[in-house]
Amino acid sequence: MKVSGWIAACALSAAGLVGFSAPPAAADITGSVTLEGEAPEMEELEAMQGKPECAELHAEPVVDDRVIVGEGGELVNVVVSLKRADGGELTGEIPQEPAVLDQVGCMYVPHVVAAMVGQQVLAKSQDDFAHNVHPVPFENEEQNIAFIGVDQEGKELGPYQTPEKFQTECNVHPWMKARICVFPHPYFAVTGEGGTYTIPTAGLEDGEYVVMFWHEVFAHEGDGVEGPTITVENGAAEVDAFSLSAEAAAAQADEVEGDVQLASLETAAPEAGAPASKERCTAGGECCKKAKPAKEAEAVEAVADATGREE
Ligand SMILES: [Cu+2]
Repeated sequence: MKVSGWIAACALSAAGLVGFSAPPAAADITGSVTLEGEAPEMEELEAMQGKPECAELHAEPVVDDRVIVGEGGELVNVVVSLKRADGGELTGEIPQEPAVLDQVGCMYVPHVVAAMVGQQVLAKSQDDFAHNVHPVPFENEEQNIAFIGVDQEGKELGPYQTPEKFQTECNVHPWMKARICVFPHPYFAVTGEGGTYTIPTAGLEDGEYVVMFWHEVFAHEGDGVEGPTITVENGAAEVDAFSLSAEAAAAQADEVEGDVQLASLETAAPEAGAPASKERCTAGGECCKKAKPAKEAEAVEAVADATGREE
């Protein structure tokens, strides 16, 4: 699949925003992730045409950014994290740098943000019109933050208290969705352009760890697919290049009736009278739980509150 210039630029920018573009320190853990098999063709975000303030910022049609794959299968927005091989609890110091979710041309950049419990998370905007950032966590506190224009300093999301993965959305521009992944430790990274990642290892004890690979579409149960077990010594370890399988994800989705369909990448809401979401949502994982209703009116209200006037 061809990666559009816009998406590639976003991915690059995303890597920069979350601080993974700096050359890795000698002792960090680095690696790369590819997608094995055929990537689904991502659809154009046609709804954007209904919002001229967004559409006019793009020379070319913008496509759904849930799957970004390079020419060689390089998979962007994979959350790579460590867990202790002995099953013990992994902790560490809260990163000093905030995690950042930006709004650029009515798209979230990056599409996936990872943060540690207690870490500062900022939402910014480069767009000179209204957005709202509406995270819908299951365990952490729900927020609905209005933006009325460009905001380079950012407004605070969280800090989150409970590890989980959830969606954030904009109720003014319904295609705007991002994922926020909260960890109880600082040993995680998100793949950028080229499918590469760098996990900072300051404070990481020597020992055996399992590398986990999570992706919104291809590996979205818990912390994702289990990768290799590695031996960390002085903060460094060798990790082989890793592949996630497009076919395995599709097969898993097929097993669950009415659930995630990779062709359209739609997440179906449970039907009335359907069993509790847990069984139905095997393929969708935590993020498949029924999202809270998103109403444009709520967003307009939030914006009105922020500006102190009726919209
Ligand atoms: Cu918006």
